Amino acid sequence: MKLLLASAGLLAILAMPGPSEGAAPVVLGEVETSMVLTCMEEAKRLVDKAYKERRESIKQRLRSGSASPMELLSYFKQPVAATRTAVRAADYLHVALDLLEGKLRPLSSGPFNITDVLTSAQLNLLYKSSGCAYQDVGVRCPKKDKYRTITGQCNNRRRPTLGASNRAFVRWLPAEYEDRLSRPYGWTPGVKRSGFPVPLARAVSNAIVRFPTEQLTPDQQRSLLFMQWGQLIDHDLDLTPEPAARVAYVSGLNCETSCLQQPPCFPLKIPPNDPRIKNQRDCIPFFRSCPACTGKNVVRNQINALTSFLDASMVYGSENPLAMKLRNLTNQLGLMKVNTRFTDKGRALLPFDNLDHDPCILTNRSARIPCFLAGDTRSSEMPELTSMHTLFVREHNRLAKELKRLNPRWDGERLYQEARKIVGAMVQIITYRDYLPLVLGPEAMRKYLPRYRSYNDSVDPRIANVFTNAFRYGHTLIQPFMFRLDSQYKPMGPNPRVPLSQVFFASWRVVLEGGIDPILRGLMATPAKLNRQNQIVVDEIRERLFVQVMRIGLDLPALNMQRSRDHGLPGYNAWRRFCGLPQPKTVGELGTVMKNLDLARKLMGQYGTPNNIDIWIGGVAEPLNRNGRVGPLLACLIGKQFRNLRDGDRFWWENQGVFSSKQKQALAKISLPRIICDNTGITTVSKNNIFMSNTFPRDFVSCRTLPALDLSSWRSTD
Ligand code: XRV
Ligand code: BMA
Repeated sequence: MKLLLASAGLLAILAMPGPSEGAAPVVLGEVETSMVLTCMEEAKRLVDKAYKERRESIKQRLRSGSASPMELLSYFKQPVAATRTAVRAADYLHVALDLLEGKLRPLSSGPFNITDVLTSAQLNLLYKSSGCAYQDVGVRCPKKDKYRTITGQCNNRRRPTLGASNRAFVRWLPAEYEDRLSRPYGWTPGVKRSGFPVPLARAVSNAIVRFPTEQLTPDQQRSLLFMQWGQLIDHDLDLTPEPAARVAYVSGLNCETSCLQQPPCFPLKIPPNDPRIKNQRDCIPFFRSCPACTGKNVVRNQINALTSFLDASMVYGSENPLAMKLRNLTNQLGLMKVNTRFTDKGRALLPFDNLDHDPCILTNRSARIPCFLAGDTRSSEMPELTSMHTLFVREHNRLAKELKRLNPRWDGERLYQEARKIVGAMVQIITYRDYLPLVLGPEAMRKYLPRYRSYNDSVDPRIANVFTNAFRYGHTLIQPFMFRLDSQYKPMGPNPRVPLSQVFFASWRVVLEGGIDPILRGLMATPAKLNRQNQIVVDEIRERLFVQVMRIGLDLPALNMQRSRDHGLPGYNAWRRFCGLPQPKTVGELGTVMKNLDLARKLMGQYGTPNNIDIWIGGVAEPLNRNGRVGPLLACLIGKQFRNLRDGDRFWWENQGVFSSKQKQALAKISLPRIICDNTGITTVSKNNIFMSNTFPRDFVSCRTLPALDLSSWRSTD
């Protein structure tokens, strides 16, 4: 039996049912190349049109003053520069594949796979004509290099793009999509995952994450700075761009205001009896992460806009044009640009971003303070994060000035690069010496991060797709307030405790409400939230995330779970297997793993099987390792990632030839409290381990007792 197809361009042949498929015959087609090209042309037209319309409609509404806060927000969250090029090529490729699929699907019975019907030459053609291929053109690396590149390129000389910005994540396990290629689980109603219905992410959040804020347990052994360091270094490691054109391509629908589920929108549906959102036809907006150019493997993957290396890229940027924009190039002092309109009692603030219209302004229209400009675009997301960015820009400038004193003949480039190199080493030291042991606990630390030996160019330094979700464990540490303390470590009037929902994007609170010192004191002298199995994440970020700048408060835990589906991440048991951990099959076994039968029952009630538990909730629900703040599964995923980032980094601070042994000895003595002493008006700081100390005055020491970095071994001999 041969299928006759009306559509020109398609020659179909009938194939035997695949071995794993059911009784329905699978139609494999042979597609004419002209149709492939037509779809690519159409895809480019649609994508370009959507990008253009988006830009113009917002520009016009900005001019007329009728743009919603949310539109402003999305406008500025669009990928920039090199990210945009990478994203558009991938958009072309994926929209073309969608169009091809749309044309072929009505002609086929049963499930089919678009890539099976295209020849290898046709896939190549799509790859080239989208612009994806252009990203692979040979990278030449210099024979000798003293400093990291800004993009991370050439860190690995054998594979120069490993760890470079605007490249796809590495997958440690194959992706799992509803259609095997691109569509996330939870997309099509009724489609099951390993035999069970997929629960709404918001329903899981309501049932398992929600708790009354009054019950919050402070963590006696961790400071809020422990939480803040996690977010800071997360923003050194990964950023997944969202669509440049936030309009559904084919329908032209605006998915910020509509709850229709059409690519690239994947709005979170509201379960019945939701504690906050009573209108079940409403939704929590969600934009699928941009697809990456994936070569001939067309299973959807996502892009890391940042260098994977722990290299202080949140200070310096991951793209050259941004890196240059962040530098003060008016003199030869090697400095980073700072704010020219405001200071923090004489100390530097981050420069403002020079956007015409800016979401930070929306958090206080009379203050008119824009978002800050930093190496990562998220620096204004909360003032505590801004304070950390500010601290390291000040430290860079302090180091550059000191180095200039020691080496008057160094030019601006040398001073910039040497200061940047020291700041990068500081971030590595604080992370591996002080932070990670308190995340993983001593046993997991020994297992996943044994003593450093040397650089290994066969270690893959890329960020794993799953890590971008797993490292959000830090959301369990967040307190519902921003705390500010005066120089006596007393609550600072008039707003010593601002609800977190009132500080997102509130750059004005840094500029006009007392600068970074009160915020840093608050981070040092307040305990973190403790993650307990019945107190997972506070409602400030589960009900009111970004409420000042969005039409509806977002639910961060629910977004995490939706995001893992968007990224095609396998479920709990697949990752348990990957990590060599037992895989619970029944409620009893899950109860044993969780050491909590009640929690196991709730999880089974949502998912039906432990296989399907989304990685974020499965990870943060596990009992914590001894003296750690994650359980065995997250310790494995986080530990493996940080091992790769250390052993696969040619510029790791301890690697041969990066620093002299004298310099290494000096660097080994740096500490975050001393960096705070050196760059703020704070004279009393928590003692090491700064991530454990959280009580004033018990855990505090005078800055005078802390050794300053001895830069004498940076005096140049050449
Ligand atoms: C701007 C920053 C939006 C518009 F003009 C500047 C932003 N922005 N910043 C953070 C959006 C976010 C949301 C966000 C995305 C995160 N916040 N904290 N970590 C985050 N990771 C994201 N991928
Ligand atoms: C307003 C208020 C005031 C603040 C002022 C700064 O919106 O929030 O508390 O002092 O901004 O301009």
